[in-house]
Amino acid sequence: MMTPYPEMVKKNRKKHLIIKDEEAASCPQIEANTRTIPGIISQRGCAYAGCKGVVVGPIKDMVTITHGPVGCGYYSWGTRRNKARADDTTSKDKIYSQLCFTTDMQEPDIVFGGEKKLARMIDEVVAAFHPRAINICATCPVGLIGDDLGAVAKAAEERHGIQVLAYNCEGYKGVSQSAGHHIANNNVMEKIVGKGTERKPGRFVINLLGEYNIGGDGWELERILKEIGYTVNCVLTGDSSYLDIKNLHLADLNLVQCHRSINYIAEMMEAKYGTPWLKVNFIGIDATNQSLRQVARCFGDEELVRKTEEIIERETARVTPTLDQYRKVLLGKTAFAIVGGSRSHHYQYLLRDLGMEMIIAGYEFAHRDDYEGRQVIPTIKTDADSKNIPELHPVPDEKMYKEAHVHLNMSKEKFDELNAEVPLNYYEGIYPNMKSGQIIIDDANHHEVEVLIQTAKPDLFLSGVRDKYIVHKMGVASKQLHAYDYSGPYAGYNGAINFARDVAKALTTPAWKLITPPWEKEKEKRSESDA
Ligand code: CFM
Repeated sequence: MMTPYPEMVKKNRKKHLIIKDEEAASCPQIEANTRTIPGIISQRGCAYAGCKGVVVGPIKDMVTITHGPVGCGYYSWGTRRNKARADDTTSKDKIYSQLCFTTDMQEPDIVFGGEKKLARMIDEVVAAFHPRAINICATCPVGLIGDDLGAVAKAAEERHGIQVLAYNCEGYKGVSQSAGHHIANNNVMEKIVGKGTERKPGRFVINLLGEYNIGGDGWELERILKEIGYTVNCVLTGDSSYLDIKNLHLADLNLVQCHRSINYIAEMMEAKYGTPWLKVNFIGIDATNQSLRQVARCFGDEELVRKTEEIIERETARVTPTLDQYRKVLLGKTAFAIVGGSRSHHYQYLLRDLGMEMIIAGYEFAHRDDYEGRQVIPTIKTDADSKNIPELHPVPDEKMYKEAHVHLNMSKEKFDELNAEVPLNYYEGIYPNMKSGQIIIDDANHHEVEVLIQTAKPDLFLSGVRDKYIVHKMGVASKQLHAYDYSGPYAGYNGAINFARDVAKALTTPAWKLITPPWEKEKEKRSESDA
């Protein structure tokens, strides 16, 4: 795979690849969250995509304005399938996540500045849509010409009496969309969280952080959590509202599904409010069951534990016969996953439920802690690119800070016992879950993916949007894990059935027999010319 590279590239790319060795004492160091080598096209997005497209865009009752050329706005519109619906706190006309708002900057705006146009647009948006609050996301040219988004936002807040948040998430900030996650987390934490005063009723109030309701995943999880007896205060940011985010600090426990995109808020809430967080994974039956047991354990309530076991037993029994049918087709099959910054770990569990193995796992923009575990964070060197992103260090809130055991309504002794059993405020990364010989790759590119497919010949490729069709042309089934190819949900119990059905269909389609992979064609050509 490395052979065609010049020496310098080879040296660089080797650091982004590790092979699991179960005998080794710990995970070897991987290089991650560093610049892609110029000239190599990989699957990454930009800071604007991470801020607007991933974290703040889905907040349903806020209008999110893209300040920039129309292309940035258009391509961030509706592509991620983060679903939202009207609920008790949000009337039907206050759902904006499916709409596209952009200042459509033209040449004169680039030359003479776009601040006036942006201010005018905010006025129009307020007059026409009356949103509860507004986000403004910067694109590359905004930073280059120096439009002052903060000043425009501040003036608009005074004119309209609603919050207007400015995000300096110019596409070129950082090395990938990961920078945009951080910028968005900072602003949401500083400007929205803590503004509310209404704790939702219930004894066990939780937030589900880093769950974006792709294809309805969050709704399946809410169904289960609510039935067990939790009050789901907010799903951040899948189907979330500005009103709920203001009250984020009033929950007892934060569950973290996608560590990469939201660990900043989890950590900052721990510092400011003392709220403990628990890394969960609701992709796969065993994973879901284990996460539910750990969440129940956090509250140490007997009735909650009993109800959790009851739901686990009922739901597992309900879906197992169907999954068993699909397992007949899927048993022994192999998969690759090269996706974002968390799913390549989460889906390993669901594949194992179905008798499959993920032999190669890759992330586009994860950091070392997502591979190796959070214990490496203090050793990560900040480079020029990460210094671009402000690092906030909130101090304990005078009125609202409570120690973690107080949040969980238990004695300090009980909490220490809990902490020994359940890894609170910690993520172990992808490495421990993999098996010897399996490969982990960071920021893979098309050439590398092609060689890996030719060599390891997986039955299924869990892909991104752009590499999906290359994989098809190589005669391998692919399932796009970002928007699920219009299917889903894939989380929880019902999600496992949907995923098993889709994968079984993908692997058994006769289409693959009709395709000759390019390397086979090469062989055919060669033997023809030999003859
Ligand atoms: Fe988290 Fe995500 Fe992901 Fe992500 Fe994403 Fe996504 Fe993803 Mo696409 S927040 S890191 S930036 S789980 S949009 S919902 S699927 S790359 S693996």
